[in-house]
Amino acid sequence: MAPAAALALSLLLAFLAIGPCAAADSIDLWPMPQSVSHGTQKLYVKKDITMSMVGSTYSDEKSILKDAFQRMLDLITLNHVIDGIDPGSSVLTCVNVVVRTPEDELSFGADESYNLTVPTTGDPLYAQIQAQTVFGALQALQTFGQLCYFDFTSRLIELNSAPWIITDRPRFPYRGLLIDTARHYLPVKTIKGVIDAMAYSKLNVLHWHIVDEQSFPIEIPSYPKLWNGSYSYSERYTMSDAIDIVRYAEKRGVNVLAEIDVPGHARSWGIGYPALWPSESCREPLDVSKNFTFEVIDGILSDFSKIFKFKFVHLGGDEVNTSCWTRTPHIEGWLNNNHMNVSDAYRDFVLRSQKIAISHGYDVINWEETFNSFGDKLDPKTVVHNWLGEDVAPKVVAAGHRCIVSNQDKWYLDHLDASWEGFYMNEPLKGINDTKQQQLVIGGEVCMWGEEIDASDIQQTIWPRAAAAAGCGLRLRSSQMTQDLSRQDWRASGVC
Ligand code: CP6
Repeated sequence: MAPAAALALSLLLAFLAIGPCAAADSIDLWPMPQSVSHGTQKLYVKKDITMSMVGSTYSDEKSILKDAFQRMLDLITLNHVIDGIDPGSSVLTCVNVVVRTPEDELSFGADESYNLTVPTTGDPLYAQIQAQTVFGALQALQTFGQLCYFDFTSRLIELNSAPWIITDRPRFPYRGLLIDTARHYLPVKTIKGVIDAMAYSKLNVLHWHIVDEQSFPIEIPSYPKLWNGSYSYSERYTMSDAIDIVRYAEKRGVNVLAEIDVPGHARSWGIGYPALWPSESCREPLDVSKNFTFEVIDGILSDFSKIFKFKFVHLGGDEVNTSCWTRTPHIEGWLNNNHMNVSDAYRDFVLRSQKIAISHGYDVINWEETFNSFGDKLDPKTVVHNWLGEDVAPKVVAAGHRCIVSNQDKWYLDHLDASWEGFYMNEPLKGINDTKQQQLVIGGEVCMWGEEIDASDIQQTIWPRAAAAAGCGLRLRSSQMTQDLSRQDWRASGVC
């Protein structure tokens, strides 16, 4: 069992065990697949179980599937497994994976559905995975790994309650987690650990809030002094680090969404290029009056487009305190000459940045303040990222924009007192009844802002609460959710 999933599950199971009505027939899968049926027979898993791809039209040239199978095997054989299965037992010897399309590029909206069957008869006895894409097959392997467990008495890998028939597909195409490398630098190894854990919970977008006012840790070849704003030489990501992270994530079915948060939250940019600051004494938002500002944004997005292949880039746009613009004489003069007030300037800054991102082939995501301030002017393809209140998503989709839900009261991991039950119960479609409008909610995202955490405690702070969101609002509809809750007798245990 994967550590993060194990962590989430053990918490939930501990809860069940002490609850007054512990469910007799619990299914230890997280997130719960859309449909699960099973029997009562115990199987053993051969310690060197193999994978085959009979019937696949996918060739696995990049070794995405083969490596995923090996990782799953490494997890379930972490303990010393012996060769001691009784000759009369039913032994699973192989997992056959049928992938129907040759496509191996991870893309937004890729079909991640799968079927997984574990029969009790057959010679040889093998499990079967069927998926449209290799990325569906990856999800199936995660589920399969969770069915297997190491028995400390027999020292064998066992798989209970067979036969299993599981069909699954995600509820939303966008299931995100934000990490913030500007407040505290996170080593590449730490980011990879977070990606591993995301894969266990079937999350598929790592929102990398790379840069903020405190530091600029990434190399930008077009403007090589930008990372002068890093905390230190060792707290930096080279372009090849970024490529490494993107590749690592893609192999696990995780997209990387890069963010530059403009024009606020950008003070660190000016360490290398002070011309980006309105003045020495007033350092953000970025100087709206200079072409240079937009040349730098163009350079960054041009460099990004070579490594961050996800359909979207995030341009922030939140918490812009424009008083610095009005307090700076040359910007004040520029505003007057152009007959603009600061609200116009904020709007034009965001729209001009959007055009630059679009020219590099991206669709743009912006924080909700942009929609709240000038929603009617946003490019119609803009995805609006909610964080302030839960009344916003209904307005966003009613206006025809796509939306990502991250309601700060429910899904902000930096709120350390927010409970996992709260994460579990958040419903992204709350207040949206029209089916067409519901489809504009592409998903949700839990946010691990970096002010209070660093590499030493980020995983412990993200999980298990992110897994609770991954297992419910992001996975199951509210009707199923209620069913799931009553089936597991959590209601009786006082959770809801
Ligand atoms: N940094 C940036 C942040 C936050 C936002 N943007 C934030 C605001 C309020 C809370 C948590 C995080 N730290 N760039 C808002 C999207 Cl409670």
